[in-house]
Amino acid sequence: MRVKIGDSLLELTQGDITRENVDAIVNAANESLLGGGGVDAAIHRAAGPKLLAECRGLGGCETGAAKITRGYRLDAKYIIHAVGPIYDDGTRGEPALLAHAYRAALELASQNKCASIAFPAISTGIFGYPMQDAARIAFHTIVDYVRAHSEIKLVRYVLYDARAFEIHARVLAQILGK
Ligand code: AR6
Repeated sequence: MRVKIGDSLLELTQGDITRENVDAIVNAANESLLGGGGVDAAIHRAAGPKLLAECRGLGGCETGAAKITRGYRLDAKYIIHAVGPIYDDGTRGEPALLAHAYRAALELASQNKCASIAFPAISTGIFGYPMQDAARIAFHTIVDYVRAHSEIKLVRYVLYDARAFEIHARVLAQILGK
């Protein structure tokens, strides 16, 4: 699925984000920035051990924020490590923290002259965020940002499995009124 947002493109795709050939891929990290499971483990595995060495020097990252490293063995030049919230019941500030994590990642992309960026569905795995709610927040934040920042030419949103892809495609169509 591919939609135009101003002069930019937002593409939904199914696959493994570590294989994306974009300027920056986003990692769904935790506050330690020292690795974990899910997409974080896949990215560390694919990028190689120099990534962990660089992460050790970053001093962690607060929930709702993001930090950038090199991409090492990945095709992507950079990895933007964004920390989404652990979902509790949705009344603990989770929506704002999730939106902040996406926005912080996009701001780092702009600051580092990344015209293309790929996101995973932050917080929807181990952190337990209900996928449909998380998708709404993710797409609203991305669409608002890209409309105001035409330097981001391509956002690829990479879903790991068919179910996740279908949920996200439905939510994006609703948001865009299609
Ligand atoms: N490519 C794209 N998406 C993926 C991949 C992949 N290779 N692998 C998993 N996903 P998660 P979180 C999807 O759990 O919920 C880690 O331990 C997955 O299906 O990776 O933000 C960190 O260190 C799900 O939809 O991240 C943190 O401690 C989405 O990516 C914690 O998990 C996010 O799932 C972060 O939890």
